[in-house]
Amino acid sequence: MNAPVVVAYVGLGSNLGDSAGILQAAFESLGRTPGIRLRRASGLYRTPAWGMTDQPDFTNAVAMLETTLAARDLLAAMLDIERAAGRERREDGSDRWGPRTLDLDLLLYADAVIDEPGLRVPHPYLHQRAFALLPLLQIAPDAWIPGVGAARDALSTIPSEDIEALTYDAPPPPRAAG
Ligand code: PH2
Ligand code: MG
Ligand code: MG
Repeated sequence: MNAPVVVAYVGLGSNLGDSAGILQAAFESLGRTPGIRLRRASGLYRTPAWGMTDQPDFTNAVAMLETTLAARDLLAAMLDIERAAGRERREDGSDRWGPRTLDLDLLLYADAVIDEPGLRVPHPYLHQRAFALLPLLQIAPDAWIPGVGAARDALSTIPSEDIEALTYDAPPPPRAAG
């Protein structure tokens, strides 16, 4: 029997190294993972550090996935991608809030509510974090956070003016023939 296809949302963040390039590569890695299809990628956003604020700005984005992986297996695939991008974690967890090359967080897994060691869905801080809600709403304006409500209502209660959508220089126009 085929595993059911689930829509899941993953938050991407980086504030060490070439963060924009690292996030682009992470979108590609997610899409190449067996059992995952990348359905939509948000734009990239420059965001001030939230929580432990004394660190460089982050680049953040959100991916909409279709997956046949169970939440636990999706999380394991995400951790593999973090490690391949050079993410290091201290054994005592003391760098949990510090700078990182790549952080992938499972934000939503269909309408599932999961509270297990190492796996909490919806992400426990999603509704408080404009750096995750803004890119989420860009690709899923009607996103619903189980136990909280509409993502757009959550965003309306917190400041988000300090978040900047990153734009890219358009490639040069093709030269006229002749
Ligand atoms: N991630 C954190 C802590 N603070 N702040 C921003 N702006 N973006 C993040 O991705 C982020 C953060 C812990 O994972
Ligand atoms: Mg995180
Ligand atoms: Mg994380």
